[in-house]
Amino acid sequence: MGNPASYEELSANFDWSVAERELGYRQGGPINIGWMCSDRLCHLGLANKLALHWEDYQGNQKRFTFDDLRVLSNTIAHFLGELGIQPGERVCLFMDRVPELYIGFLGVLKTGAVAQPLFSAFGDESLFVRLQNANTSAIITQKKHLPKVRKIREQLPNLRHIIVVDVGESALQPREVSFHMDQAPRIEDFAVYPTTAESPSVLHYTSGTTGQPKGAQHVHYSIVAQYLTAKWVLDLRPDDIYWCNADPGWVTGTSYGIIGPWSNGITQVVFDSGFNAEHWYQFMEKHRVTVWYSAPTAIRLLMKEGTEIVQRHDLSSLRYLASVGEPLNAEAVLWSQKVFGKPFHDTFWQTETGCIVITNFPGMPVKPGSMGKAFPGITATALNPKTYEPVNQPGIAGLIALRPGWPSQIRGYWNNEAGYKAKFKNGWYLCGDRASIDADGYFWFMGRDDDVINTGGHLVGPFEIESALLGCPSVAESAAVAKPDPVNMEVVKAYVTLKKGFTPSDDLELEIMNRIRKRLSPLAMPQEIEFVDSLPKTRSGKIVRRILRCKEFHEPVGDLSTIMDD
Ligand code: 6R9
Repeated sequence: MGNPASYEELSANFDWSVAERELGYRQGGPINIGWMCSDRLCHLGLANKLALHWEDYQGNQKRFTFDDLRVLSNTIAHFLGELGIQPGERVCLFMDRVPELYIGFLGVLKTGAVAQPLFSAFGDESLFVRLQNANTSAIITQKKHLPKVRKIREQLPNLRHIIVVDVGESALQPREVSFHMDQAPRIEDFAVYPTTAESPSVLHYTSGTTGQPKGAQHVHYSIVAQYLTAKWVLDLRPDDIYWCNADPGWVTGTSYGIIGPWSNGITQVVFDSGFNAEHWYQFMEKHRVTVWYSAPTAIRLLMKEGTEIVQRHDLSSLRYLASVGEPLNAEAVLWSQKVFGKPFHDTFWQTETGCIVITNFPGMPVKPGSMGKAFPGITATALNPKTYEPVNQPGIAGLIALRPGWPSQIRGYWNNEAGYKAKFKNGWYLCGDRASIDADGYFWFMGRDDDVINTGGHLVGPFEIESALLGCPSVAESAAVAKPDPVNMEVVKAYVTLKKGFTPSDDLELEIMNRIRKRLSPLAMPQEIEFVDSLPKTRSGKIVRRILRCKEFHEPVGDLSTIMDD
């Protein structure tokens, strides 16, 4: 059974204890996400149910039952214990979407250590900044990513173990150790570390405007919200075949690509492959996917491929579609209604919220282009940016704000108390986005309230890109801003002034682009570099990205007096 009641009924009587009861959690007792997503389901009689059907781009497949999840996550947890990993230490997962990533995530949590997933396309600099900030003790990775780790490990003296899941010992260097999940002795019984509600669980790095990326610190109690939102918003039912195409390097891939479905005992399919419309449709047809959680950029890419390709596939199994990460434009909703016979349901949330907070709830009429309403138990509003009081007027834009205290709210940014405190004003948590609310209580996204660039649903911080640009021998000053893009919504554009002795050229542009791609990631790579003589600055010398952004979006710059007085 999915969600049995209407949005109104559920909102009226809502209490998070519904989820606590369903998960068998008693206040003050142990709660461990690794155990809840594997052992618990086996105790409920689902040991032999398929938990993960994995496939890669070459057509290789692997299948795991909930009992396999249980035993193999035990096996990884045991291995980490033997290496001396202690509860609370950070263990980074740096892999493509291979089974070891999903099961390793549960294994790390079972030891009481903190799982730190990082996107495997990150280059050495992006990786270094995050491992150094978290003072990470171990990293689990694949052979193909090992060169990036080797490049930085001398600067990371506390990174004691580099665990490689697909090579033999002979290929390894000091501090490196091989672990083959399929060959390691299976550990049937493992004493799961008795984490409690507030024990740290997952550390996800997310970008802000200032400074390097921040480590968003989640706790084990987050599962209460992830479980219930997955069940109610994604409308999960026991016989579903669920596909979340997000990578666990980002929060969608953990909250709803691991914890949400598995805590509900749902079978999920994973496709370790890049975007390709034909392959994606084939994959959904073959696996008879029923619930699909995707993102606007992917939908726009599919729209570009047309409807004829959809008709060549039997996608009649699809029952529920949802989307996250960027504004879901009305055309995409209408298109999906036309070609799949059902709309994509937009969901809004963040790394910091840990769970969906604003959504088109199943059964609620969808207003194409709107993000829907607050999830039951979440109090969301739009605040006047000067007074931080709710605007309380339909259609007037304000800052999206939430009343603190929902279960999966992060408990802080890693070693950055000031950064976390700055997210709260007047008793509200500020998301850093703007929206208006209509007379029916539906939220309409307007844009971000900072300089963070959202490219294809992935946030990249201007500071990180600018720091890397300044690392180029030719670059004197730089500003990274968003530039509109028909598919990715935004891409990175860099404005650069050059040091004396360097002259702008296409070759130099390419050289800088490549450097950023390799050191940070393909997402952070500027798609265009504009060489300029000077950058707009405040009187105190801060670069004003807003002026450049407005230029890219052909928007009026507005009042500059406050900026220039800064
Ligand atoms: C889950 C996730 C969060 C930021 C968020 C906002 C943007 C997310 C959205 C959306 C418009 C939606 N965002 N969902 N914008 N409509 N439905 O994406 O987490 O990587 O932390 O990004 O993404 O700007 O503040 P995260």
